Amino acid sequence: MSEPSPPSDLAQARRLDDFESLARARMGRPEHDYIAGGADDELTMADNRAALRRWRLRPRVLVDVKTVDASTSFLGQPVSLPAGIAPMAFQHFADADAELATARAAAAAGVLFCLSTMSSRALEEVAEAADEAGSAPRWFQLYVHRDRRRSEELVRRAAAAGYSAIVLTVDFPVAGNRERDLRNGLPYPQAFGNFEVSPAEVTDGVLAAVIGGFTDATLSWDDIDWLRGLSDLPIVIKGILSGEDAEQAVERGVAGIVVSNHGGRQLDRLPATIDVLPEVVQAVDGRAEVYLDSGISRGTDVLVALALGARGVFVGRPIFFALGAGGEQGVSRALDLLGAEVRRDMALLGVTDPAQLVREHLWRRQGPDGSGPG
Ligand code: FNR
Ligand code: LAC
Repeated sequence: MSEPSPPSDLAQARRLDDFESLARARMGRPEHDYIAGGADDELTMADNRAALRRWRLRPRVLVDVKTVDASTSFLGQPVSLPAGIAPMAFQHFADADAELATARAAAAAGVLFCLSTMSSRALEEVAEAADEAGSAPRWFQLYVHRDRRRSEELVRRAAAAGYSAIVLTVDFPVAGNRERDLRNGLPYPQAFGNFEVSPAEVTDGVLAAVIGGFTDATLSWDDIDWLRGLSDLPIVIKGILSGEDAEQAVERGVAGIVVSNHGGRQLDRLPATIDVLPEVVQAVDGRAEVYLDSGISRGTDVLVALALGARGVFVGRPIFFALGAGGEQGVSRALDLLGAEVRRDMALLGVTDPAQLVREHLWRRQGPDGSGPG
């Protein structure tokens, strides 16, 4: 690769979607494509955004919106925005400080940060960096290793380092088919921050195959009890897409559910998450907190998800690209932009607190061709 280019002019970024081109200029194609891409024909990836954008809002006027406060709580812990940072692997692809930079920006902004099992930096180091920068809750995302002892150790370390929930990702029993990575021959990185001995059992495949090569495909509902026994931390299950699975999760005592299709990176042709959210919210019926990710890039996306019953959302790729565009400052800029959008949109919609968002704030949904109620 050529010399790293100087930090992009972050002031050019006016919305979350502006960071990708800024990051692209500072990143190789294989790394960019790993972040940007999805599985197979990337149908689900496109649907996530398209479905969110079909919703229209129904404002109430003459409400005093002089003071709008977008803060809320995730599993009882205060956060400044109803939007957190999704767990994403290998952030050294975007910036040398990797997760240290992202976690610092999140903590300084009071935004929840979720660290991936496959982080480039060790979970303890990330915790320390975050604590120096500010205060916000952090969660640890778990991929269960075939050698369970390795996962048990990770959970204990996460609890000791102040992570306040374990996010069990359940949509990665095997790797999705990422054809961009295959085409680019994206090699597996040697940067497993959380493991002294590489967790990878396959070391000559492309990246997703390497990860799929160590996750435990036997993982099943009964293992939730195993996980619960490892620490006192609440469990959040990420990757639920049906009312039936949401019901199972609640029966197993989970505290939260993330309605997610992994940003369209695992099984293609899964439905858009916003289309599944109502079914999950109905099944959960207030017994756990429901979150959503996949396709969020606008303040209005956040409001639509909350009006449909989500406690909050998580943002993935736009944050990775903001990190690529300008490291910690890039992520801070992205969080500022998103926060400003959420607050402005709340005021324009006539709400002053995220808890006020209800189904009546949504106008009928447009059909895929732009016509008719959905
Ligand atoms: C991810 N995602 C992910 N999820 C997870 O549970 N553990 C992980 O290590 C990763 N790694 C990862 C890397 C990259 C580059 C991306 C883009 C995504 C999925 C992530 O948490 C989230 O579900 C999606 O990114 C949400 O979709 P958007 O916001 O990217 O559209
Ligand atoms: C990915 C994995 C690491 O989506 O979750 O690339």
